[in-house]
Amino acid sequence: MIVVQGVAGRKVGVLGLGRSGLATVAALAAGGAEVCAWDDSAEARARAEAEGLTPVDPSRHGLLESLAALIVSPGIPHLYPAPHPLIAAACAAGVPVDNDIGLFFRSLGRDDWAAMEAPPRVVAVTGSNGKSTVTALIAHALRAAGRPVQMAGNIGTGVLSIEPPGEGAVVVLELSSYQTELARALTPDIAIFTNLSPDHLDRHGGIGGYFAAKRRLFAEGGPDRAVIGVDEPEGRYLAMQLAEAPEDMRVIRVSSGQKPGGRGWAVFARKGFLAEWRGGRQVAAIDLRAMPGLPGAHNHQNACAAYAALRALGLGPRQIEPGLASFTGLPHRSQLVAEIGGVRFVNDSKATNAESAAKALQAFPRIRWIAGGLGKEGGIASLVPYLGSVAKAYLIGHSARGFALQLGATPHEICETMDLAVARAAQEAEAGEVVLLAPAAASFDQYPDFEKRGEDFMACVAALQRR
Ligand code: UMA
Repeated sequence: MIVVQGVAGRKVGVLGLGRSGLATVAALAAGGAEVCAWDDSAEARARAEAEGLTPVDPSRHGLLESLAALIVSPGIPHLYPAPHPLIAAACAAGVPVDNDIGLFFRSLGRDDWAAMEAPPRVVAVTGSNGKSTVTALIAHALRAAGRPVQMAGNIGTGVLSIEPPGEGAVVVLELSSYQTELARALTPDIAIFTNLSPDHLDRHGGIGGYFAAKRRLFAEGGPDRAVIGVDEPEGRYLAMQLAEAPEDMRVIRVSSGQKPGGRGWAVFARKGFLAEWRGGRQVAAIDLRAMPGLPGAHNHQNACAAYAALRALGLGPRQIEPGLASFTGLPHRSQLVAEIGGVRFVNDSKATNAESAAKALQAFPRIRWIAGGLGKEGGIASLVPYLGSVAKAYLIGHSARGFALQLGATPHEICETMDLAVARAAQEAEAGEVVLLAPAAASFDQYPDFEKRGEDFMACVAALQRR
């Protein structure tokens, strides 16, 4: 655990007792704080009580005014669409509001780091798509190269629950826009911006607020090295703003499909090859085409971002390559589940919006596409240019009929449920084709989350294998 510094003897409120909240309470208590922890859900409070906590509502008995700070969980709105009443009251009372990420960056460094030859370093990854894969890939490649590494943040582990890192260790954090928008300290050594596409717009008052939330990771602390995906205007703008000159090596530009312009440091993927350029000449290349955990152009972009961060950490190209090659991917993200009679079954349940589904549709030449769920604004209209690879779509969930109307001449069938969709796709698929779950929709109409939806897909495929 990272013990929170500077809170001994002070009263600190914690709102939200999920994964990040519970880790925060423990780390604050270890730092000597008097913690007032609360959750609006009775179920969550009961879980906290089972762990020995006594929830106290900071909005009662005039407690709020006595707080040194209020620490809130990322899932709780702090500004848009409307601030949680307790956060609004804290703002009105002048009580600083922070989150576990802010506490982490303020508490990580220790006196003994000064005596270390290689003090710990923090890599923070943000962006709309690919950040979990980039985070996991960096951690995997470091482990493969024999470096001590821990991974935390949006990827699933509260940042304050990691062990204090030692000599030569690297901490890789996945940070969401919810987390970067609120954190009062953001000082990674290396920061990565993967890409930008609209998401969580209600929480940020639109795309400008969403980009601004992510931009804080680069603007607040000023990382030593910034790895920036420049395939969208926002990335190009951010890279331009951070670099002092065209040859400023503190910025590494990453692209998929083309070589970024300029004389700086660039890593890009083209036709399945990763290339690194510095000062106008190529310094390394890696063949990504046969790497099983990194199929498709979007994963090649992820590989470039991870490679750039690993280079910034001092690893050589030949040290990085085996780590990329042995990466098996993350569950529910381009996950190869099985191959039955020459048909591959791929679980990309994490493709909860049209942008990420577009990337999955471009990763394979001939697809039996399982899609649908709780559709997002615009449905799958933006996917029309990518339907050439789709032999047939098998539609499930709430959006099935709406998606069918947007598919035009692409063959499709309304299946409603996952088991039927998998059975029909498997029945009709020919050797060499891929049965791909890439829903382009949220899961909440039929499942508690995208993980459960992916698990259901895998269970249906496993049932086919048993036949
Ligand atoms: N709560 C309230 N009042 C409210 C709303 C929520 O009390 O008005 C309580 C809930 O009852 C619940 C707690 O807050 O007990 C939940 O907090 P949370 O939603 O922030 O969830 P955590 O379990 O703390 O998980 C968070 C991240 N969740 C979100 O950002 C929504 C996890 O990211 C992260 O892995 C975890 O911290 C550890 O760092 C998940 C996520 O969905 C994967 N992220 C979003 C995404 O990837 O799109 C951003």
